[in-house]
Parts: sequence; C-alpha cells; structure tokens
Amino acid sequence: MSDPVLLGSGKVREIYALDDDRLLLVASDRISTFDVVLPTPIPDKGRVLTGLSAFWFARTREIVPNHLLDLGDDGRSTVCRRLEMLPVEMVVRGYLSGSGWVDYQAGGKICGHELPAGLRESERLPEPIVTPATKAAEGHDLNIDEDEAVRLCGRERYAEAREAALAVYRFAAQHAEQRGIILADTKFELGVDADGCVTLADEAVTPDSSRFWPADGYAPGRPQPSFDKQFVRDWCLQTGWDRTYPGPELPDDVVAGTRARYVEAFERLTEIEFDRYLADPKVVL
Ligand code: Q0Z
Repeated sequence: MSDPVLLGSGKVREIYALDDDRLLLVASDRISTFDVVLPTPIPDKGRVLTGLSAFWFARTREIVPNHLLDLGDDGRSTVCRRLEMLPVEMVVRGYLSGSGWVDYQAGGKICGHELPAGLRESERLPEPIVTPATKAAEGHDLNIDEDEAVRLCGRERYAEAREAALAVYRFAAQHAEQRGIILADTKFELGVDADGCVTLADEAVTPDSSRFWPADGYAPGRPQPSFDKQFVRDWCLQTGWDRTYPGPELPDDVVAGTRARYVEAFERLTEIEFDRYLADPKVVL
C-alpha cells in the first residue's frame, strides 16, 4: 500500500487519495472568519468537526446513503468512498440569513423561490428551501436557480439530491432544536456512487458548513450571533482589523473561549462527552 496522495486543499482541510476507490479527508484546527484564515489555530476544532460530521452520517444513513467508511484514531480524519461529485452544492435554508437575506431584500426571491412579503432578517421560513450554488474557482459560491441546477446535474439527479438534502436538514434541524441550537442553514455536497446512487459526501452539518445559532436569545429582525465563531469575530473586529489578509493573532483567552464553544456544540448535539470522542472517535458511529 502506497502513501496517500494529496488531491486538494481547502482553507481548513486537506483531501488525499488512498486508492482508486477511497479518499481521506483531514480536518485541521485552522479557523477562518470573514473568509480569512487566521494565523492562530483552535485546538481540537478539526476533531469537533470530524466527529460531528461522522455523527450525522451515522444517524442519517437510513435516510440517505453517505460516503463515510471509517474514522481515523486521530479523530480528525475520515476515510470515505470516492464518488463522482455533482457540480452544484445544495444549500438548505430554514431561516432568512446571509446571501438569502441579501437576495430576498433585493427582489423578494432566493434562487427563484418566491417568499412571502414582509419577512425579517433571521426569520424562520414557512418551510425549508433548497438554494443550489456552483463552486466558484476561488472562494465565493454563486447562487443559481433550480432550473440551472437541473441543467447542470440532470433532472432526475437533481431531484434526488434535493430530496436527500431536505431530508437530512429536517432530521438535523429538529435534533438540534431539541438541544437548544437552531440550524439556520447548511450546505451539502453530494455525489454519485459506482451504482449510480446519489450519496451524501464531504462534511455534514458542521459549524463550518452551517449556521448554528443559540436558540436562547433568538430574535428575528437582526443578525443572530454565531454559536461557534461570534467570540472570534467580535474580538477580531474590536482590534480595528479591516477584514483583509492577514488576520490578527488570537490571544489565549479568545482561543480557549472559542474552543469551548466548539466543544459545547459537539456535546450538546451528540450527547457524547468530547473526551470520550478523543479517547475513541468511533463512539460517534
Ligand atoms: C470533496 C474538499 C477537502 C478540499 C472532492 N467522497 C468524495 N468523492 C469525491 N470527491 C470528494 C468526496 Cl468528499 C470531494 N471535496 C471537497 C474537501 C479539501 C476540498 F477536505 N472535493
């Protein structure tokens, strides 16, 4: 068996080929805010995200097949089935935020979905919507309407991916709400396996792919604080940072406070002590 071959790097993780059929995803402790990776890592952030993702894959595998094959003993690596990825990301939105709020304010629609008039920022939508996006080469995703997504994926493929994304969002949002966390929106990547089966891939319902809001204090009409990153964002901005590269180095108390928020999200959602995960990552499966 040969060494893993690096296939690609994201802002905060790497992807390797193990062989023709399997990949290794490795989540680092790097953190990005306002699209800039900060020079200071958050200890265990990659383990929290890997463990959470594996938790959701394990609990939704009967609803939607997924790529997960195994978890590494380091807690930050996932062995997964190599798929033919769909050329669109599936964002499911249950609340009005981010680019959805921007697009709604500009014309009452998000990716072609007509929404009721008079909705406020961060308001819960009448029902969750799927807003596909294409992966722009560098950085930002481009929202597209569902007709365009059908052209890119094929009608049947898109319909299957859409239903899969909605089903996993509904499961995770209900689970999270029962534990005091609002899953405002989340981005899924799906692929097709060797048998033509639409399969959930990449990471699932992590703080990096989603907006997690504390249910406590939720109030529409303004942006909501991020469950995981608000500490970091507030501290960075109060230094006078202009949101361009490079970001500021974080002091120890901001690192510790941010780590505690990630661990709290993990423990609330999984009901598993994070130290148990560190001792044996497979406890989430
Ligand atoms: C995921 C990405 C990362 C950079 C490719 N199961 C799969 N089969 C085929 N391709 C992928 C997957 Cl997950 C795949 N990405 C996103 C992940 C670093 C980019 F860790 N790219």
